[in-house]
Amino acid sequence: MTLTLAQLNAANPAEFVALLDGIYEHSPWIAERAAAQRPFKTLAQLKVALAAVVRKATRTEQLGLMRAHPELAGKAMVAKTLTAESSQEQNQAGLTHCSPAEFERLQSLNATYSERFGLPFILAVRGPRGTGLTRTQIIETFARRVLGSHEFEFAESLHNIDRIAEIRLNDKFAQQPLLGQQVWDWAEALARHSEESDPNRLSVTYLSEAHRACAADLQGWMREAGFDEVHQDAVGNVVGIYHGTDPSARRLLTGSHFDTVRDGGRFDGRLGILVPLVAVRELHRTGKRLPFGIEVVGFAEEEGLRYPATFLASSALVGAFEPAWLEQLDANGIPMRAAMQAAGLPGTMAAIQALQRDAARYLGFVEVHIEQGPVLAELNLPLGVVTSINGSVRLLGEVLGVASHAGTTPMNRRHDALAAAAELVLYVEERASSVKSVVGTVGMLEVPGGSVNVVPGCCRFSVDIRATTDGARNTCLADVWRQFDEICSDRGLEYSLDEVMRVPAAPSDPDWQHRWETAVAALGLPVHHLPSGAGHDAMKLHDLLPQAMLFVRGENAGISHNPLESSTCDDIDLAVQAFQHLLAQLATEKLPR
Ligand code: HGY
Ligand code: MN
Ligand code: MN
Repeated sequence: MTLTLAQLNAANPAEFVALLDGIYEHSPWIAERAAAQRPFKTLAQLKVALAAVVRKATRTEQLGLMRAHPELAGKAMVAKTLTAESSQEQNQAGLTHCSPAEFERLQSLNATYSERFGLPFILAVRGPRGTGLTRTQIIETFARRVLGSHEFEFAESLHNIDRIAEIRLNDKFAQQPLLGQQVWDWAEALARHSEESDPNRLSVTYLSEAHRACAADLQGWMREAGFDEVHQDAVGNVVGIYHGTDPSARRLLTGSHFDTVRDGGRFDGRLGILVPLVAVRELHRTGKRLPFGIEVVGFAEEEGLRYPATFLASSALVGAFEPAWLEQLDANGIPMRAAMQAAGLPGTMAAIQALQRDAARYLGFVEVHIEQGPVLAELNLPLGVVTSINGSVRLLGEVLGVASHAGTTPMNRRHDALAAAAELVLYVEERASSVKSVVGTVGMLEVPGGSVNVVPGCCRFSVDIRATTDGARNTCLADVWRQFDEICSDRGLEYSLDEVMRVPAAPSDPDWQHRWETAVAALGLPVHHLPSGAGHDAMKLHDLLPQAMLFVRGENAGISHNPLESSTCDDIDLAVQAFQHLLAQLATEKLPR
């Protein structure tokens, strides 16, 4: 019998608890405490309320909840004393059909985990897609998490308990996050294209073969979804246009990037293309046209991996593409112009300048993204509304010392380029840590042609400084410059430090931020506001159009720029629903012609 919110809201407290029996293992107290928060207007609201009860519980209650969970392929499974739900889940995950080696591995992991944490290892074996992890994925996750910190494991166990409850609730309500699963499957398909030989590593840099394959996939899916116009533009952006009732009506601009960092995640950027894509598909499938057009852009380059110029793709749309960028060389000495022409793009400023958008043709720019770190995971919230995107500045530096024999050069006679850079690395960390709203990173550090037995004569590095305000960013930058000058003069070393990118902080447009707030609230979710520590194409579009962003919770404590980056189909589905709500709400407004 399919459960409904009406039933839950109308039930008396005892019936309410009974209707939710089995959602949490042997722990009716959670439903008992959530009952008082009725009525629930959405399933998402009920899930968040139940998770909040768990977080507000005492540590003893939380530990009791964890201990109520069975081990994976453990004694309870062997003795067939699992709850019906756990038995079905472990069965579906194939844990009842382990090979002897797998079974052995799981017993040893269970023993190690129990010894380290005094708890059973808890994992939602139905996984982020909701349809089941493989035994290999389960064992890999187990082997990774058994090494984690106690603090991380405590939070991760509670998060997995929430996820198990979420999936069980979906089953009771016969509700599956189908649009979220479609986005998930598209992201999986895109992740097949990578420049790495290892199939588990995802690297897609500007105009590489993998990049071009992604562009082809995105164009194909846009055509299948019913976009009226689909093309790739002169910098490689994939552009899909779904007209409004009047094709000349202004458009909502949206999208994000499909290039990645090296060994990156499969949702960074891509989520912001695929969420609007599936929303347009739903409009087309139901034969709906809105009083405005929707233009979805897959930006071809945002991370700045192959060439120093970052945001080059969204820069083209706002008329900020710099001619000098065409001469930039990649690590193989290939100029950007040549890379463009090899990919069949014109590689001319005339063609690129023609991409500049006319603000009068658009209503604004919105972007959905996953890169928000651990905030939403810690708050147990699926979505967050962005208030501002941090401003950032990037530098590439080089220290020149004297390469000399590691054995014969006395310590007080060295000109060690790497030691100087190392001092700077620690200074950047210390200075950025001293101001809450500032972050500083040296992400690249290399001794070109270095050897074990040679004092480094040259060291190259990068510096990335960000802050919620340009003022805080600039004072940190000035301090880093000053300190670096002091380090190098004390050591008698030459240096160069070139700024390669500077993007101002981009506060969200109040009206568009409010549209996201209204959309999130309509889903029955608390509206949490947060700044973006990561940079996004929205900060370039900010120069042309009013913009605001929506963040989606990430799995694995919200990690990004890492293959562990992930999200659940339920959270992605909520992002699609929020986007659809924003469209529907915009359609009711009196829009400029
Ligand atoms: O670095 C950033 O913030 C983004 O991922 N490009
Ligand atoms: Mn990124
Ligand atoms: Mn990104």
